[in-house]
Amino acid sequence: MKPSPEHLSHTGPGLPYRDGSHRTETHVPAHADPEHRTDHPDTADHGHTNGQAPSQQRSVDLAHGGGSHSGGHGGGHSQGGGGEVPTDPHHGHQMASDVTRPQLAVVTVLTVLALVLALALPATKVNLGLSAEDVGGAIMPPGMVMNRDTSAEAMRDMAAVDPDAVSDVAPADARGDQPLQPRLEGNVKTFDLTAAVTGWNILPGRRVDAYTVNGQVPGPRLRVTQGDRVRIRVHNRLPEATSIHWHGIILPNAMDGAADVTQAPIPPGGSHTYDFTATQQGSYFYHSHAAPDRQQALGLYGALLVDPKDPAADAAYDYDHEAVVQLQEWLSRDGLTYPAMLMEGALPNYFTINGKAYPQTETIQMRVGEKLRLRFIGTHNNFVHPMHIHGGPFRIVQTDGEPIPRAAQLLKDTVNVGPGERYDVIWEAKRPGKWLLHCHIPHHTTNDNAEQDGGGGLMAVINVTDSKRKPSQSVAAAEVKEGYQWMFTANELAWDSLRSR
Ligand SMILES: [Cu+2]
Repeated sequence: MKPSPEHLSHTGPGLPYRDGSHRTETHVPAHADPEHRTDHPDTADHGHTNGQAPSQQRSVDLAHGGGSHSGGHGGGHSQGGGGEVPTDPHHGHQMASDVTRPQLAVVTVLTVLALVLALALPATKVNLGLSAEDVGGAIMPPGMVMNRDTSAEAMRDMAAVDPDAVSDVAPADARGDQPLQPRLEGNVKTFDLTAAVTGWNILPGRRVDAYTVNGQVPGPRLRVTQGDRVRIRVHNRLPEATSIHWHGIILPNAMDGAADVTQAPIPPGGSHTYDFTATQQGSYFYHSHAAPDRQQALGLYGALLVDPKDPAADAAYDYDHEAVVQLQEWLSRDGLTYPAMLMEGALPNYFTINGKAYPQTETIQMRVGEKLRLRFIGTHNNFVHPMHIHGGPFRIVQTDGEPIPRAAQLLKDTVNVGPGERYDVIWEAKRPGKWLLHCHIPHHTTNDNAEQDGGGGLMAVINVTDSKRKPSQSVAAAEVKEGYQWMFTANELAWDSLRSR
């Protein structure tokens, strides 16, 4: 038998009865414990004959808090003592008389105070106005600062991608930035883009839950020619509304893709068509403009390249190879992917060029004497990445899609690529070997702070072999050309220093 509530509520430890005596009797009203009903034929000896006397004894001790009285624990409390158990619950000891009014007042005040504090103290640290419906299922970045000002919208914005939202998993060796061929609708170059959540490997052992366009990070490379009419149908298979902005492009305002400003966001399952004429030439890109701090940071972007109407314009740069470099920062922990942000707890721990971290970045193959046009695109969200190339300087020929007059082109070996910026540079392979292209913030060339094969993250190899450019060209001619170039540079520098006086 277990103690009935009445056993435990009898009196506080050591508290005497009002008449000053300590009593060992445990009063059990007849209706409270069926085992002690007086009409039960075994009542008289029940507690002592069924072998449960010790537990009964404990319950009495509890009730009296090991009371200061001695003796009397024997047969005195045998509530089974036949006729001692009253049938009238009010017979014998009066419960109401056990506690004094001051005691009751103190307990009441303390209880109310504890309840008030239990509500008030958490309210100073967290937002008690949030319901599970507001933030249901959201998993926040470890270390993110959250206080009573943190809104449900902020939490949804920064929460991990729900792994259940992943609709497809790309092969581990899949590459992003794949050229997408347009189809012609009349004379309009038409592309179909679908945004969805895709499992994407930035390294063989590191898969992120990415917001992809056509299953890739970066999204497919769109390439048109200056003067083309372009139509892009965007289909939203994300768990949230989205929109696509055409970064740097001159177009009708309604086509600009700024969610809640120039258009209603595309709801999940919805589609939207963008239509414009590409009047400029150069390196541009597209990216989400609905919660871009979340969606672009999770991979929703891609290159938009516009070739000049006059092919001679690009040919003047005299390059043999072309590579697009799209940067991104990631936060991946414990198998969950969070949108990396430049704030507490959300800082990135992985970095990618074209959706892959070194050593999975693509190696650029060149020969001595060849020239490479690199299009740096600031598709990332947070840092200014000082992109550096080993083995000699490069010439900056375009910024943000705008050609730079020859006399104004800078020779540099490091260029700061900020979010949104583009730099087109020409780099010449002067010596054979493995020349690194990398960010010069060393943390950005690690993978979760670890280095592998000499680096990580924002790093790629330009592998230059010894054979000379264009078989018809003699070694001497190449050397002369190189010498001429350096003379030209020296002239420019001298001119610059004259002008700055
Ligand atoms: Cu960097």
